Amino acid sequence: MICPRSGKNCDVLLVYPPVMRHARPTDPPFGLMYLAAVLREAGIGVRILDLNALRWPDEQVRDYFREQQFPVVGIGGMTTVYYYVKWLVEWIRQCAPTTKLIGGGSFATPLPEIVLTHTALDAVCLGEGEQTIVPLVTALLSGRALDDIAGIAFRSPSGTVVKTPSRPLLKDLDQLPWPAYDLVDMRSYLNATGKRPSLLRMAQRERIPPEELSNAFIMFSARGCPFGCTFCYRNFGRQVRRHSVAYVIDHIRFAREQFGVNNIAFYDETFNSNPSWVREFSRRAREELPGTFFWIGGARADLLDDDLLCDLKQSRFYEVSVGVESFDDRILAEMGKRLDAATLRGTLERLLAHDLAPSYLGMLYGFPGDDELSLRRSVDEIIRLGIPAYFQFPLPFPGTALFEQLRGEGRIADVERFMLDMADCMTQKLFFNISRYPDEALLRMVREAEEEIAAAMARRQACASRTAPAFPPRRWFMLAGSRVWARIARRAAAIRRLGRTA
Ligand code: B12
Ligand code: SF4
Repeated sequence: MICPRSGKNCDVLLVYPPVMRHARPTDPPFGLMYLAAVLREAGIGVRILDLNALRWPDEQVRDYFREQQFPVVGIGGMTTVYYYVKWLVEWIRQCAPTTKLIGGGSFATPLPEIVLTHTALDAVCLGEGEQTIVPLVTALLSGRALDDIAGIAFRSPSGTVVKTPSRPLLKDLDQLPWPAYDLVDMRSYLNATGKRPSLLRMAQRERIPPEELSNAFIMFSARGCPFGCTFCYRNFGRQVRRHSVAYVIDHIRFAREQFGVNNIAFYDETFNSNPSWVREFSRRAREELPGTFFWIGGARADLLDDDLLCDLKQSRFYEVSVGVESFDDRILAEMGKRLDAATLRGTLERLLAHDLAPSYLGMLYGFPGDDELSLRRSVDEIIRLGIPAYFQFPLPFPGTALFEQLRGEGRIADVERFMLDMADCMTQKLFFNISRYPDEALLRMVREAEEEIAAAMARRQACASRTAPAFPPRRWFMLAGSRVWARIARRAAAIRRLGRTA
């Protein structure tokens, strides 16, 4: 297959399935973009078919693979796209029986036996893919056996699933090339990410017109998380590996020049696992990246003291999201969060004081230990802090401790069915009740909690708009009519619908 752009042979097609088909695509397929960059460095021709950005109807996808054939097709994604991967690889197998089909990402890594038994995939990569993809593709292209390739599982000629020894994680993340931005439609992603109210507030204070702010450009500074929350799947394990500060600064410089962006969103699992790294980054960003704004998508609450927040603020960080989940100590312990409610409360108060607080809090309700009291504690604290919040139900994703527990108890008997049922689901839609309450009661409790919070926020907002001067506007005034409110309303409606059908 010749690539129309480069005119070179295209040995590998990497496919990203559509995610959240009901919404606009906002997140580029970074996993595949890193893999493509590594393959290119090794001289292997590669393209990305980003069906998430393209949103082709199924018939168009079928036609594409009927007309074009590739020696190797690799597909990646979350468990929520497993249904799509299964459909697609069956179709490709029919159209192109000799194409080698490989998978990777969080749909494939936790349960390779299930995936290889129930789909037409030839092999899957387990975990981090950059060191595995080149030897794997090279072996497939030359027809060599896969036994000596570490970090994969494959179906042997006799049909059994073979798992090879695991591959050590990449030691030095700075060896990674920039993701292959040129192989996806970055403009469409950038048009979709938007600007958070917290950024607009900061810009207003600094008298920067909103049109001078770019939408958020997503980036990673580290891989791995040392903590072990039972509901969370750590696709890069528990050992944290960080890029050097210099690498991240260079990467941002590149993004600024290439895409004209000045608003960086860090999507790391825990951006602040090493506070001295954060300090160093913050200092250098202040000096070397003037006019750039930063948002931290995931931070640990126990590693954010006042000094650090002052530092971040000075370097134009405009929002720090922390994982909250619950304000009940018993439930925080049950989910393995290794944080208590007082720490969370204290950090959120500090974040509010520095105007760095998250636009909304993500809460989980419905663990076996959850009861009326734990919900009341969470609702009261959310209202007291005055930060909007939404609730999700804990969902046992494959690879999590919660999944293993429920599987062990026999509550997830047909694992493949369970994965198929996750089709394109947000956790609100796939409602897997592990709580002590019947479905209807649990749904009602969460609906009422969200309504109570929304009513309290609306009262606050009305009060703020009566008293707020035109400039600078108060927090709730800024949030009025914002995307955050629209999102909360949509979530509440989804839960109400669930309540009616449960
Ligand atoms: C951005 C993101 C999203 C984006 C979508 C991502 C996208 N590109 O479209 C949004 C915000 C929409 C999202 C939504 C959800 N997400 Co999300 N998300 C992430 C996040 C933060 C980053 C993903 C990423 O780009 N990682 C960086 C790249 C480099 O890593 P990677 O994708 O894993 O790729 C590497 C390997 O896996 C492997 N690999 C990947 N693909 C392939 C393919 C081949 C062929 C090979 C060989 C190797 C390979 O090599 C890559 C390089 O090392 C991760 C957490 C994280 N830090 O990774 C969670 C994560 C992927 N999300 C998760 C979850 C649970 C969800 C939701 C269900 C949450 C919810 N609230 O409902 C929804 C699902 C919505 C839906 N209907 O599908 C889980 C996945 C669990 C699972 N078992 O699938 C994760 C791991 C978070 C967590 N810790 O629990 N998410
Ligand atoms: S929820 Fe956050 S802190 Fe907990 S294991 Fe996942 S990434 Fe780490």
